[in-house]
Amino acid sequence: MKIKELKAREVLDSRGNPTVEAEIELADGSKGRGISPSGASTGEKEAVELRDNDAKRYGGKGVEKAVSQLNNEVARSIGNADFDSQAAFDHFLIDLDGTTNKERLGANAILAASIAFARATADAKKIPLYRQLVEREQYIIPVPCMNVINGGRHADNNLDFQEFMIAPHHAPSFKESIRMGEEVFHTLKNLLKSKGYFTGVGDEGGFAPNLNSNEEAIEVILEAIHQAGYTPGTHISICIDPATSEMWQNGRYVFYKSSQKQVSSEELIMLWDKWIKQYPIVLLEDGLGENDWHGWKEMTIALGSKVELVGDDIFCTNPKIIAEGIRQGIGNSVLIKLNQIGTITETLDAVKLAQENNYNCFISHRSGETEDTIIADLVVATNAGHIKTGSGCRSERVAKFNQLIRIEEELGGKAFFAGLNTFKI
Ligand code: 2PG
Ligand code: MG
Repeated sequence: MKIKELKAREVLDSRGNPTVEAEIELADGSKGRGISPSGASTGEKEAVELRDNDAKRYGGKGVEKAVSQLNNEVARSIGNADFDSQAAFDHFLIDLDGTTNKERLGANAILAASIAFARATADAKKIPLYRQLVEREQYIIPVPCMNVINGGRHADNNLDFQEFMIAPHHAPSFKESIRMGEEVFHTLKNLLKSKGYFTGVGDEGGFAPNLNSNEEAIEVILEAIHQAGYTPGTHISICIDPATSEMWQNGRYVFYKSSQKQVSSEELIMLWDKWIKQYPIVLLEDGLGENDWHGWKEMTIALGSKVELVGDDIFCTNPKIIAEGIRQGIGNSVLIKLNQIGTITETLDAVKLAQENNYNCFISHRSGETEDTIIADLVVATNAGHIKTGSGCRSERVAKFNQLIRIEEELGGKAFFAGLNTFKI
């Protein structure tokens, strides 16, 4: 895979903030493009997103430095080099950067190039991206976990918890599962309206009403599932990401948007235990914060056999941290976000490590997304079985669903829909 040209530019993400787009052309004329997403509730150990910090442009959020790293130093160093694999290309970038957290070239620059290379290679071989990522006989099409109510750092409402998702798992196919999810989404809108609530949406396209409690978010979703003609738990279950690292202050969890109440790790674990008994919850992501390893151990002992416990901020898609988490018995599932680690190769390493140790992988978008649909191909390539990529609206979210509809159609009998069994319950 001889590279002819690498080119980058500053484009926009779904929040209207600048991000990096890279394009690669190979010597045979094949082309690929990649765009980096961007998080709001980020983990402390994520690879570094390089921003200009020039207050005169985009409030300091410009990415001209990262773009220039690709257009100058990286393009020069690559020259017309020949890379025989994705790993060779990614490790070239990792070594050129030379830091442990990609702070010199910027993980946003490196990831955009990594994705562009994968697409250019797939184009050269005339195969779909998921096959370029991982070639296998049988693929699994994921259950979409649709974030229908937004709170936390993703919405200016009074919900402390960030994501309330529906997982339409009792379906014959992905296409039907999306239909069920959309029916609930539209029913939920009418229901919220009838209760006098606001139906504007948050960063991930879920509704962002002010409710009387965090519990009410789940209750109104369950009501919408019923009204849409489905049975909660049987057809559609609930997944939540309270993103509790954002609540962590001096060793306690603060309900920072509603009551200002403070609770301990034990009390939060008790709350989750109660919710799991009361509601059809199959997945709990970041039930405790990234610096609360002791609490996470306790939570895994208490809840690990009842619900999928996904580590997002605590693992940051970083194979070294995941290995330590596995050693200590933290959670039973890993959230996978490409830009937390910064290359496709390291992301696939993280997935492999997790799956080999009987952990699930939950493939994820960021709250700041773009039209880039690589995570749809990634979830199929890894047979991870479930994906979160927002609610049932906004093109940067549904673009991934649309790509999965296409992949499902293309694979036909070579793939099956994951269903409820995909969750660690
Ligand atoms: C999360 C993500 C994605 P952000 O916490 O899981 O939903 O949010 O991209 O803001 O980190
Ligand atoms: Mg999260």
